[in-house]
Amino acid sequence: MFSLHPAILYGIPLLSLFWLFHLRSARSRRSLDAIPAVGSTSPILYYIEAFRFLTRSDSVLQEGYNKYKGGLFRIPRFDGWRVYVTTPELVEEIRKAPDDVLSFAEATNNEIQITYTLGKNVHENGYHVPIIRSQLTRNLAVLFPTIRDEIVAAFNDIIPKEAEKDWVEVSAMQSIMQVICRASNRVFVGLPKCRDPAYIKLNTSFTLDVVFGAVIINLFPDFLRPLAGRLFTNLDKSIQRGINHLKPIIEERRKQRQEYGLDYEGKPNDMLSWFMDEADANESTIENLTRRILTVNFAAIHTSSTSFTQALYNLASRPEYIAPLREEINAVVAEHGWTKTAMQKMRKLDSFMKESQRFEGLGATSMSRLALKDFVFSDGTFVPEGTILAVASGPLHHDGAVYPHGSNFDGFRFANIREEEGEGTRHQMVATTAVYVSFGHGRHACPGRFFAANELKTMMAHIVSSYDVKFADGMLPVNTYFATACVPDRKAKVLFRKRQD
Ligand code: HEM
Ligand SMILES: *[C@@H]1O[C@H](CO)[C@@H](O)[C@H](O)[C@H]1NC(C)=O
Ligand SMILES: *[C@@H]1O[C@H](CO)[C@@H](O)[C@H](O)[C@H]1NC(C)=O
Ligand SMILES: CC(=O)N[C@H]1CO[C@H](CO)[C@@H](O)[C@@H]1O
Repeated sequence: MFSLHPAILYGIPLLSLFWLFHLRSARSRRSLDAIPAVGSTSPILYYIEAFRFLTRSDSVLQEGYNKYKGGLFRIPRFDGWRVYVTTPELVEEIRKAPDDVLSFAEATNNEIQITYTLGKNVHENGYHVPIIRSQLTRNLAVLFPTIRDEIVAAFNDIIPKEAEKDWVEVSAMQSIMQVICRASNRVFVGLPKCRDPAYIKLNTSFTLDVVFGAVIINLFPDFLRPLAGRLFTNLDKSIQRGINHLKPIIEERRKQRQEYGLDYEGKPNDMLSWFMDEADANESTIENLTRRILTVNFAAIHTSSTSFTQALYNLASRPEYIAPLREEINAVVAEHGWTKTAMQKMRKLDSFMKESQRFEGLGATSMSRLALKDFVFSDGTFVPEGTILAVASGPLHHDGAVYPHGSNFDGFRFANIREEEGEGTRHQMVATTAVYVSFGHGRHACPGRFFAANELKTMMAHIVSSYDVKFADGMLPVNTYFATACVPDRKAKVLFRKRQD
């Protein structure tokens, strides 16, 4: 190890920030003239506004939405103007644009610097996406008992035994991340690795390494980024730790394949096996398989944990939902047992989870796309090549014209619609639309959402059928925003007690 003089440590990123900002914004400022800006377009105020967005993205977006509803608006970000759309029609136009015009992959790469964080191979080859979308989803019924087993075991380990008799405090966010990491990795890499505390720690911290690493790498001009990635982030170390965990497992499975053939008896039915089945020669190396497993964890753990924490906070601060949910869960389980089918029949539960995502969700925006070519919306709005566009999903999801009383939490909103309209699937949690973009919409809509919805509903059904939950003061904890990411209160404690009736 060596240490850098602080002047260099902070000086280089600051200088490059300045450099980057001037080039990028000078390039894009001219041609975005037709799109109205939130805040001032003068250079100094630009910075102030960009700073404000770091912690107040929800209100800045709401301000833009209120003023320019029906069209588009732009907001200063440190790396240039960002353009946001406000209507379902414009969302549809983003959805329909081909990948070589509005690119999901390049927007993501810009945001999290995939090449230097998750790995070059992950950016260039997305073979995990169809495996998640089809293989994982197809196997949900078969894997259901396994997933539920891990969920029940994890909650039993985390919620203290005293909860049998009395209310006990549980640190919600940390505990939930633990449960989700175990349940997801039961399906990604199997037992016993999914319960290894060091592996769990790696998976929960890896996401932060990527996110903070990307913020730092983003401060540098392109040619310094590989160096910045190595000097200023933990990523190399994290990948190496991942390799140490997975190498023996991969080697053992390779041996079985060589001796007994590709479909050897006892072959685990999990993500790692599917990856090993589908990977080409480059992707079959231990390092690249490890990067792929870490990538799936990156996509799955914090997203699901955020969503579930919000739902749990909503439940604990609104205890009137517990009885009707419990009634539905008991009735459905009595008929279908603990199965994937049962999870699909729990409409009130599905609605509650979906409403939580509508109301809060991962962030204030969704569906980021980088324009690889100039793009013209049907209303004539011109967006030049190089611009990043997104949906102002926070304000859209709260718009009273789209969702009646949109600023109120109504846990059974979607169940009631399904009851009235008498139709099955259009309003369920996993169904994306132009006004429900928590999982995105269209070609790149989250391929893991069927898995996620099943896992989160199974967790919530387990809690509701086994415990009473509440907050000591009855108050709903407050979300904070870091840029567009919505972060639930990480310190809030939920009280749990085994059901007494
Ligand atoms: C509640 C939990 C989750 C939420 C809210 C969520 C949300 C999202 C969103 C908003 C996108 C981008 C869609 C777009 O821009 O159009 C996305 C993409 C993605 N998600 Fe999820 N996600 C969740 C869980 C998961 C899980 C559990 C997995 C894996 C098992 C996963 C894997 C992915 C992948 C691989 C992509 C990229 C798709 C592509 O490259 O086309 N997600 N997710
Ligand atoms: C990983 O994959 C990339 C491209 O898919 C390949 O160039 C590289 O050699 C592989 N890396 C390792 C360490 O196996
Ligand atoms: C493996 O990676 C190398 C270097 O990145 C690339 O040239 C080659 O086409 C890749 N092979 C396959 C089968 O994708
Ligand atoms: C569940 C778990 O082990 N969480 C850990 C994940 O990693 C972060 C950061 O390293 C730790 O603070 C958590 O305790």
